[in-house]
Amino acid sequence: MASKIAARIVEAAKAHTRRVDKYIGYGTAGFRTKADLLDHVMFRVGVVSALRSKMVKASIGVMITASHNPEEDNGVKLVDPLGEMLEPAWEVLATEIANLPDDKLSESIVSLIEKSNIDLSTRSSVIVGRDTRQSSPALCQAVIDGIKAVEEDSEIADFGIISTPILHYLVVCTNDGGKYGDPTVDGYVAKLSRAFRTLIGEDNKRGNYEPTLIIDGANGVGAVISEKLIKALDKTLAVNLVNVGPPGILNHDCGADYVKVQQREPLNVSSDCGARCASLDGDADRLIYLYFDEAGMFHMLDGDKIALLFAEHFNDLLKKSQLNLKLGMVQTAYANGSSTNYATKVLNVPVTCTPTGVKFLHHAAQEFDIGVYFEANGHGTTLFSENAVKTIKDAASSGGNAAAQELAGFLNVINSTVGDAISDLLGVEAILHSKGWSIKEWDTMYQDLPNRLLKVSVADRNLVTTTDAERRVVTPEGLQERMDIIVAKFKDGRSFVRPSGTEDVVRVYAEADTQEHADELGKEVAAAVSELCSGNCKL
Ligand code: NG1
Ligand code: ZN
Repeated sequence: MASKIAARIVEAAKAHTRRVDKYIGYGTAGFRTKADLLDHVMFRVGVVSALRSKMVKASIGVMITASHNPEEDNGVKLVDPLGEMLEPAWEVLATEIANLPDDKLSESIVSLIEKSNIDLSTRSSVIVGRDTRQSSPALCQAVIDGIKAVEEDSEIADFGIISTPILHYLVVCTNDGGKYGDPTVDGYVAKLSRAFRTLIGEDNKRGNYEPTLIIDGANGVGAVISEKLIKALDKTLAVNLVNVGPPGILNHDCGADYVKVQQREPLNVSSDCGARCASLDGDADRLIYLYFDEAGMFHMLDGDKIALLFAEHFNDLLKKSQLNLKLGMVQTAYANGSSTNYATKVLNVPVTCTPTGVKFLHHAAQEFDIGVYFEANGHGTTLFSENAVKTIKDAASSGGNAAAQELAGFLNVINSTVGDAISDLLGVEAILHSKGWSIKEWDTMYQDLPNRLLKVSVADRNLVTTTDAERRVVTPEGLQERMDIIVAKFKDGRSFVRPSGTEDVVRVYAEADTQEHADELGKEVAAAVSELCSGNCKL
């Protein structure tokens, strides 16, 4: 049976031959590179997804996107049945299969089926989604060809253009029989908007909170979903949606990554607008807020500020509701030092630091009853343990506990399956409303330490290896010692380097007391990386 399926796959693979021998790895966010190198990878990912579905006897998700990368890139990642990222052992298998020469495909598939004890009689079930890139429909077809090569009669739910978090949501709802929500895009929009409207109640204006918001859709799928959401919110929140797609170019001079990295406003958001703006990234799983103050100064509120807003509010609600639940936060080394200080010293909330990549953060957040995790780039969510959900719901339903009722409202606004810009945005708005805060009041919770993120192109980025949640370098030898000497020269100095999982570069992070010092520190560390890895620095 295994060899029969392998033969079918080899036959179908003739329409998706491997025309490039560039090695493509399964990085922080799946396979990601130039779109024209990906046809054979997509076909093979389709094959892997169908086999994984048979093995786990549940629906698997496949998302075609390159998130915040430029339009000419694309990528693909697999989502496991509970909505989590693909199991690491299968990342290795997927990478092996994606990179095999065509003539080695058959034996590798047979060996995978036999070694993993895959029950071939189980029907494959795969949920597929894609972002708005021009290359996505053809690459999606390649995935579907791969799924059908395993089993012509596979159950394929092709949802077309959806955000990455909606794909995760659909996988969860499909596998739990609709308990988490209705497994449709409309079901997702209805669940979130209903919960938001319940939280806001009758009066959408409170204190210094104004129910008006600009959303920067990054010219991607976030704009498509925002339009649906705006309708469903029915003026509870008045949204001015900009960067809605062609002729605007995906992620070009707009979107969450642009705002975070360039530390400036996106296209079509003017510097004198004085309003709150929420920037989404190309697949709507990252969120960054920004505004201009009275003096016309730009201010950015990144994933750390969002995390702290959630943590502070939930901490507050837990105290008021007198529920005994353990709240914690998870960050990566990219988190601004001030945010970690605020969490641990002011809020008394414990913070775990993990390596980059949401799978690590998500996993660590499961250790708490309420686990708030965010990457500084705006990707994150809040997880509630089973115990937390039950405790909150029980307290809310017994009546008289307003704080517990508010917490119960957040259970439905938050998409706990994965970081979700749209759901996080509604969460932020609901908290600001609850506190009666302007964005400026939120911004002044704590002051970010000036920082700089740089990239260094090197011959082989994997020369750099790290330890201690990426905060210290192991190789190349001598680099950490050099960095220690450089960092010691700067007040409040902190710097670390790591190989990117999505780009062919080594990333350098630097933080210090002034912007000038952070820039200087970053440059000196980048020069040291470049020298010890024989590369060239670039911003
Ligand atoms: P890499 O390229 O591994 O740094 C980037 C982000 C990650 C994560 C992934 C997936 C930074 C510094 N890194 O990974 O946090 O979001 O992309 O999109 O923001
Ligand atoms: Zn993204």
